[in-house]
Order: sequence, then structure tokens, then C-alpha cells
Amino acid sequence: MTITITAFERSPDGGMGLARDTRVRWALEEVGQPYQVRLVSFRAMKEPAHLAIHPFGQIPTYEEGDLALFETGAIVFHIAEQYAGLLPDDARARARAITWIFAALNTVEPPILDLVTARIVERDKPWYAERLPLVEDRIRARLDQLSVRLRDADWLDGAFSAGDLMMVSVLLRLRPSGILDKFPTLAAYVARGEARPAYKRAFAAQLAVNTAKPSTA
Ligand code: GTB
Repeated sequence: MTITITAFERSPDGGMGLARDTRVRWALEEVGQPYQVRLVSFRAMKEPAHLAIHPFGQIPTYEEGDLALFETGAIVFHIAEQYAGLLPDDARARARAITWIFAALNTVEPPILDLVTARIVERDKPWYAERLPLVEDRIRARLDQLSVRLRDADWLDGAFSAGDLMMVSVLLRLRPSGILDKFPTLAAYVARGEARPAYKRAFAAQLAVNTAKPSTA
């Protein structure tokens, strides 16, 4: 069955791979499933056709036959459940890998998003400079804890899993801030994720979209 995902027609990051379609592309590349991409503009995302699939008018979405999903956590989990390669067979190891998907999205990503949001929409507020160190401290506290857990392991719990895919994707959003570089254990972990052939294919695919010359037709 054909899999179709949605992605930005033009990502604001110009192809750095930080928009969330990259993690879905990466999951599909890891499990070896071909997929099509429907590119959407910011305006199209808020129109009824897209809202019927994504109630919040965002990307990415995932369509497979009559199944339509939104939310990268749900999409990556679905891919990992459906196709071999992203979750261990052992039930307990599988539950732990799923725990890391949730940890990435619910515990590590929120303070990172707070920083991203602050830098974009709070920059001109009089309290911005005072608040920023607090936001960064909350990120550092999480990264300290994650470093302690990872220690010298390659991945969070045994073999690479959807939990690592999500955690690396979340940590990558820190790259423009420079904070990740202060955590060598995590910087190396992210680099291992980026070195995976499946990640490279996903990154290249989104880059091609975001660096393509606009059609003159
Ligand atoms: N919780 C949802 C999920 O995980 O799927 C969040 C989805 C989401 O935030 N989508 C964003 C979106 O559609 C794109 S990824 N935004 C448009 C809108 O809300 O109108 C977030 C994102 C956007 C831009 C960059 N960037 O330029 O660096 C990085 C990440």
C-alpha cells in the first residue's frame, strides 16, 4: 500500500532537517518502506483538505490506504509496529524502547521547544534576556540526566530503536543553539544517529525539496 507523508513546501530552516517530516522520513528509511511526499504551503495547511487529516493544520501527516495519522510520535510508533527494524521483538525490551519515544517527546523536547519559541517570538520582549538563562538551564538539567543514563553506550537501551530515532531527532533541534556541543556524550550520540545510512537518505530527501529551484511553470 502506498505511503504518503506531508512536508513543508519550503521549510523555514532551508533544509537543515529540523522540521518534523525528517523523523518520519528517517523511520521509513530505517524500515525500508518507500513513500511519497505531498508538499504543502503554510496556507494549504490551514485549508479544509489538510485539516481533515491534521486537525491542527500542521505537517507531517501519514496516509496509508484509508488510514490517516498525524503527530510524529504516533506516526513513528505506527511505522515501528508495522514494519521490522525499529522495535525489539522481546516484549520488555520493546516496552522500554517505546518508553524512550515518550521520554523524547514528553520530557526532553518541551524545554528545547521552549528555547526555540523564546528565540523566535519572545526576542523583543523586555524580559527576554532575563528569562533565556532559565530556559537554557532547564535544557541543561535534562541533558545532564540523559548523559548520565547513556554513559558510554551507543544507544539508549541496547540496539538502535525508534526511541533513539526520536531522541536524536529531538536533540538535533538544539544544534543551532550550540548547547549540544557542551555535552560530548550526547553530541557523539547524535552524530551516530546522523551517520546512519537511513538518516542520511532522509536528510538528503528533505534537503532536495528545500534547495530545489522554484518551478517557473
Ligand atoms: N506535535 C506535532 C508533531 O510532533 O507532529 C508538532 C507538529 C509541528 O509542530 N509541525 C510544524 C508545523 O507544521 C512543523 S515541524 N508548523 C506550521 C504551523 O503550525 O502552522 C516544527 C518546525 C518548524 C520549523 C523548523 N525550522 O524551521 O527549523 C523546525 C521545526
